[in-house]
Amino acid sequence: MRLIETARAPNPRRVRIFLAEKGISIPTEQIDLGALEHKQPGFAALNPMQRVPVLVLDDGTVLSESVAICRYFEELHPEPPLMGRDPLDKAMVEMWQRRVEFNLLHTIMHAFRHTHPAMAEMEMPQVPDWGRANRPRVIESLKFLNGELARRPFIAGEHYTIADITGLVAIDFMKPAKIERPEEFVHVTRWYEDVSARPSAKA
Ligand SMILES: N[C@@H](CCC(=O)N[C@@H](CS)C(=O)NCC(=O)O)C(=O)O
Repeated sequence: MRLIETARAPNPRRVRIFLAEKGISIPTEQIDLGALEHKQPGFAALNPMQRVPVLVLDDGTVLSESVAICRYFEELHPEPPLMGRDPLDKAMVEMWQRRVEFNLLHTIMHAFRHTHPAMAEMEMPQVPDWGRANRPRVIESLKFLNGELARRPFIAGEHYTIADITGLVAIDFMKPAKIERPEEFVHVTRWYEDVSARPSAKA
């Protein structure tokens, strides 16, 4: 098995943190998105979506989409559970993971991808107005999250889960996207400091 990824890209980092939390180590292979290696025929044949991360199993099966890769490892290595502990908790984790992915990570990514000159070849058409339109949406998402985190330690409840991983990766990606995290969101700050202090955050 091998994980094809890119060290500085946010989605592969979600998988790396997930694996670190599980204590799983697998061989990795880097590809250079800046050099558009993911558009080359060899990689595009592996993943027609032309995105990282990609997990290649020993029998040649290819799995992409960060959450699907995490799901595979969750089923193989259930401890510690990162995608819920019982039917309701699993649904809660999925709800929060999707909310954080769509409303926070994606808005930050749109802000970055549609304005940064280095993304012009990857994000076609690049629409700077759409990038700028997403900046206030990021702040709205953080405001919402702040209200939720006032009531519980982690995004989906009492335990650290994949929703926290997506949230952490999203907030760290605000730096390259050049979006300031407002200081008034004290519950987000408390949670962010907690999840950033976990050894897995270095992954
Ligand atoms: N939905 C995919 C998104 C993967 C994705 O967008 N990966 C980025 C790196 S973070 C990528 O490969 N970008 C290349 C491109 O946009 O051409 C997932 O969750 O894995």
